[in-house]
Amino acid sequence: MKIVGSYTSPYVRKVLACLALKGLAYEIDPIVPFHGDDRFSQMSPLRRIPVLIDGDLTLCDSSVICAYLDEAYPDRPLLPSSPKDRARARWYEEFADTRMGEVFIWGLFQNLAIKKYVFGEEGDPEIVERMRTLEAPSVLDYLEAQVPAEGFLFGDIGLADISIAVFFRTAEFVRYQIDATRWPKAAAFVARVLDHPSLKDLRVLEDAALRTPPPQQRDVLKAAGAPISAESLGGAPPRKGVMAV
Ligand SMILES: N[C@@H](CCC(=O)N[C@@H](CS)C(=O)NCC(=O)O)C(=O)O
Repeated sequence: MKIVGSYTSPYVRKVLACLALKGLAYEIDPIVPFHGDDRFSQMSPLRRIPVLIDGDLTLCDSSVICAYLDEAYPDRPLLPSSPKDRARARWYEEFADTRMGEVFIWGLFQNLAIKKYVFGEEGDPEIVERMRTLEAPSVLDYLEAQVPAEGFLFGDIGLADISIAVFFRTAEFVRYQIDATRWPKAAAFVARVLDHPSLKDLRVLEDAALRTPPPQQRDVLKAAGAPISAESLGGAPPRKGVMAV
């Protein structure tokens, strides 16, 4: 199996953690999507990561990929067993992918990191301020009311827990930390999920990806123990994304 996508992406992290929970081996082509070449455009029509290649199957979108993994490799399910809990778990994944993506990726990470380091542009300080003072707090108010004081959302750790926590790891890259005095349950829950081996073992690779310019990343990540694929779809001059957000 091969994953295309950078260790800094929460959506890639979600898939890698699910692969780890299931004990599935993979190779990774850790590209930043904006540097993807024409073969990447063919594989991922929205020019987004992650992409999964499993034999003759190529899939885009982390939710589609995780649903496929759970059906094709049913040992160690990612979802709880009852229909109601499964539906709730899927909702948390959807909330994370859309609302948390909007706040932490398109709001904060995009304006504080991508614009500057990929495109050499200034981020928008007004958007950053609104995300920090209004939008992230509204996400955390919701999570504080949803997450358990101990353990995970549906017993053992699964897709719902991972989908939420992965965004706070990328938020850390731009120095966003949950205020544990204001949202104690959410802060403890996210720390607990990120401390699970399926996510904790990725940290060293995420840190290496973050501090290394894209042209050197494959070598640096390989030296740090990442299962780097032989071929890459990266290395092209940066192109703006296909989607507006
Ligand atoms: N719904 C998609 C979102 C994936 C996504 O937006 N990935 C970002 C990286 S964190 C990306 O590829 N951005 C490039 C772009 O939008 O042009 C998923 O769940 O996989």
